[in-house]
Amino acid sequence: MKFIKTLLALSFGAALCLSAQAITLGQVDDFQDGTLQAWDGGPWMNNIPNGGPNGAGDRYLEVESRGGSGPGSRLATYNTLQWSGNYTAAGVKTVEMHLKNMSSQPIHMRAVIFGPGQATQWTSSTAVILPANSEWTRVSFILSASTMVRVAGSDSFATCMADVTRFMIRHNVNASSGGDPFVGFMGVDNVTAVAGPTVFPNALLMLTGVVQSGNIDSLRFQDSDRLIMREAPPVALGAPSIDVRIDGTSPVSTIATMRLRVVTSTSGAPASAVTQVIQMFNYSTNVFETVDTRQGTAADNVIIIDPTGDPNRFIESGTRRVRIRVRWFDPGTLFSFGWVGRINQVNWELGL
Ligand SMILES: [Ca+2]
Ligand SMILES: [Ca+2]
Repeated sequence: MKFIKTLLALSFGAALCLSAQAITLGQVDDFQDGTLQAWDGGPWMNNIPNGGPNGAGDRYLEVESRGGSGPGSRLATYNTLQWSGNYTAAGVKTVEMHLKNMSSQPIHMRAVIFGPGQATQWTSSTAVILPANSEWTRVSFILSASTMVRVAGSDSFATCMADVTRFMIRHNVNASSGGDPFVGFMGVDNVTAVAGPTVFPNALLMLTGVVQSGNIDSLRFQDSDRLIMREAPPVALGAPSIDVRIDGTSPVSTIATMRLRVVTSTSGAPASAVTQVIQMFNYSTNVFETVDTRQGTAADNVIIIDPTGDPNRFIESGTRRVRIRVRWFDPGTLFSFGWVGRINQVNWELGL
């Protein structure tokens, strides 16, 4: 009996160990532990202590390649530990990360998944191109049969996704099984396993009110950079004093889920007297749907909206545009002129 218990404990321990190493939805490699976090790909890989997307103290993975042939000739990095496993069971359909090109030539980055026995490779049909000496850029690699192409072996996409033995990103101008020799550097950080790509805002229009500071780029991340909009007289009784329309473009036309994230605040005093309304444009009915109504807050308020029903109504067919409106209403008695509404972040997290 004791023997059986020991065996059970051993096999349970082994299972725990395996699960700790396999792919998990939401996992993030941020390199803050000072290691390479089991990423490999040649002799010139380093954990750099400063200069990640968040600047000083933000560590990142630096990958260098020197051209020619053999290890380190291609600009690529791969992981066979926590980025291996059953992506289908884990619900991982996209890998997002920050990339920075520190080379004098553009880089064409593709994701690669290796299937059972590393015999088959599927790679991104379309490369993410980063210009020479780029800034840090948040990129999404969608893992699907329609966005990837098989470049080695014979296993199906589904077979590979259920048994990924190696996850790789590499510079590859035309989709191939080997990548291209390249002389240069890239930075990698915040590698994240998600259910679908994140859409960032790419256009905004003031319907009422005036931009005081910030711009569309202020909306990408929750940080100290905000779009700040000054109130204006409402166009009619009961109309908003600040009304801003924000658009993004989905990389896919069909989704399973959409989560809208908006981070707002206001200088109206008291903030709680300001009514804030968030609307999403429904392209089936061609009207804005109100999805959130609440009191304003003086400090950043993170608002997560998971709309019920079919989220595809929020994506315009053809253009794949997504559109929201954020509106602040003045009750009419409490405020001096010149109060502002602020938006720190807007994004749409899609699930495929
Ligand atoms: Ca980092
Ligand atoms: Ca921001």
